[in-house]
Amino acid sequence: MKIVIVSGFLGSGKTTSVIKLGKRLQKNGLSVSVIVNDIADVGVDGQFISRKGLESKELPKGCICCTQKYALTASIAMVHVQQNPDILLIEPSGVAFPARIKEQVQKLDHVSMGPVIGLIDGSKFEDLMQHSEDAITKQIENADFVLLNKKDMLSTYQLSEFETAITEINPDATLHSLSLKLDDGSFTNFADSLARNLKDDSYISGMNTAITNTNETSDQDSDILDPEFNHFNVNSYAHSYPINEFSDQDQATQMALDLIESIKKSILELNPRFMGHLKMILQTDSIALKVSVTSYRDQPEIDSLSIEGNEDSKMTVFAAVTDVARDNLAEIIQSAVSAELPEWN
Ligand SMILES: Nc1nc2c(ncn2[C@@H]2O[C@H](COP(=O)(O)OP(=O)(O)OP(=O)(O)O)[C@@H](O)[C@H]2O)c(=O)[nH]1
Ligand SMILES: [Mg+2]
Repeated sequence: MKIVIVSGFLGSGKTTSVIKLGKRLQKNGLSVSVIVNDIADVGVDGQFISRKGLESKELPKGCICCTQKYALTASIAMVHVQQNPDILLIEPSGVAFPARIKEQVQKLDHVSMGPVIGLIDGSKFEDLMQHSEDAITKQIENADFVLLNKKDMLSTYQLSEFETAITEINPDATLHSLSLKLDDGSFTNFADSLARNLKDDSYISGMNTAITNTNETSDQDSDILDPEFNHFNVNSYAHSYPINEFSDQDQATQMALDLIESIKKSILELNPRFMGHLKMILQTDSIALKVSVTSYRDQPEIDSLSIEGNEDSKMTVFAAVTDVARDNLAEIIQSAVSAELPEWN
């Protein structure tokens, strides 16, 4: 079983990549499982990935590079015993440093380490460098492949400026600029070439020294073992709510959009330049959808999901953003839900 880490700041496109990459690896004859980590108490992405047809295990309640590192090793061992896929894709939380995860993986038997893929959200690159330069730099340094994503939101000038900055930070990584949304074939080509490399182990020689030198990373990164330490100053809150059936898809979609807009508006009042991820997944017997906002600039994105039937009707609302206290996030989400869904008053 070989492990591929798909990392990157909140909302950069990790889950979108994991789904596309997982399916592409399967097309190339590799069996795939997924472990997905969220810092809040309840996860969203595990449900989403499973609904998109990949075997997935969710690890919420903290970051797998520090507070949840033992839960990670236990989960990897369980996937190995129960499924033993060719490839295990790991999506860490958006605040994780992949070098720490790689260190844990290297202590395990029967598991080998594949490449680290680091997503950078081009639409937030400047804001993030201003806000958390050290942490973003470390995420880039920790990657073997950097995917500069959301190219559809960038001018040609910005694209070339960001490519230069990323290459300066990590000249050893292979950089691909692409848009997971436009799907122009760049990601498929990347995934197919990765599948070939994973089959013949050729990526190993290209592994980045910032990752392979574990002693160096231990010394440099020992601070992030402290659960209170938070390089991006991100706090999070998530909660699941049982819900009643909606009259139709339009009514559910409108409610979900209104809810996310209302949460976004309240967060903007506390931090007009917030970055992170507000997301919700809503599922009933006849409706399933996900809504997402990743920064103060974003309009909500809606994704319809396959309906599986016989589901508990529920909605999970998740917020992880910069520079807003957890209590504020909890209050904002609870009052927005009460306003949109009167049964929660
Ligand atoms: N415009 C645009 N949006 C994108 C692109 N790729 C992903 N997105 C959107 O960005 C949002 C976040 O994507 P996710 O894949 O959920 O990001 P993530 O990194 O898994 O987020 P967290 O797990 O919460 O940290 C979703 O609404 C995606 O549809 C892209 O290339 N362009
Ligand atoms: Mg995700």
